[in-house]
Amino acid sequence: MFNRRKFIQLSAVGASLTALSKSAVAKTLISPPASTPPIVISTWDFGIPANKEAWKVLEKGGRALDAVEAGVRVPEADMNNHTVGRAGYPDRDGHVTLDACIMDEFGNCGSVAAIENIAHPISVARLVMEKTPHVMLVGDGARQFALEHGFKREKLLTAESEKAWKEWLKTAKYSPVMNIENKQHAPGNKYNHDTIGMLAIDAKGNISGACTTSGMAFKLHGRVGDSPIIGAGLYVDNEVGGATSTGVGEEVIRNVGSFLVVELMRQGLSPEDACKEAVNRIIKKKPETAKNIQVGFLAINKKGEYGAYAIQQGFSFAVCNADKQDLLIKGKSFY
Ligand code: SD4
Repeated sequence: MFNRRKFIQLSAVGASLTALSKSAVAKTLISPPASTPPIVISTWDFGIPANKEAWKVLEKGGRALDAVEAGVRVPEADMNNHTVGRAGYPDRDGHVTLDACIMDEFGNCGSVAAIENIAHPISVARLVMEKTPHVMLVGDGARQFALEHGFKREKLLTAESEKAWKEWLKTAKYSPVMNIENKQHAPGNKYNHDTIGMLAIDAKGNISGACTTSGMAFKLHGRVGDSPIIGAGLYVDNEVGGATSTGVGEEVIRNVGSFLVVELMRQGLSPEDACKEAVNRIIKKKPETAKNIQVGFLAINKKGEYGAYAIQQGFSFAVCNADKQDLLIKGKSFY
């Protein structure tokens, strides 16, 4: 049976390719940027210093998993970063609750959600992966686990974050606003960003990823976004590639975004096209909502080709490999 049906399908593809003009074919076949591993990519401009830290591990022949953990700890520690880690904006009750997850080349993964008083949720997520039979710990249990493993209990609400929260309380009527980051800072503005998602391929060709955030500013207490959810905020399949997301987590969860991107790459789509299709699904399901929110996906495949796509303008991602250390690329977008 090769079959007649298969032959007809292939002939049809051949015929339609012939029908395309030469320039159209050339356009279709342009490959995405490829890079010999090691390579690390991450979301937004704060990905540049994060990639630098990850690169220190990769250039010595270290493991991608160690690289992504070290990398995303940089914005987690940054006192000027109010969307990731210790200086993140609080929820509407004034609690700083952090979300993070990590995934390695074997498909192992670990995650913490709504963890309080711990500055580096990504490292707790890694310990959940390595020291427990579980994948995800939340809230008090996640903090208890972190404290038992020697993490320091810290007050995370900074004076600046507290001031911003109190300002918000004056007018917000105690009601969370989706994508408030976008409302305060218009799409395209350099402050219009939130989560760091990082993907790395090490010298052995193995892929790992990490994702960490303080989530939506002034959210309901207990709200968890996409970032700590394997398949939503992050997914890695060492045979295919990895993907991560940033923006309104609710829409990413609804579409299991990062898993979708990896599966689309498995079917042969380039990283950018896979990200674009995932963005299009969100827009197709909720076109009116999509007009006012940001979601961006970033992906890399096993060959080291990378790409991104977002709903709104303003999304950027950072790339670091042996050739280029501080590359910031403007992501394409629907709007
Ligand atoms: C989340 N993707 O928690 C993260 C970041 C964010 O508004 O806060 N977006 O949904």
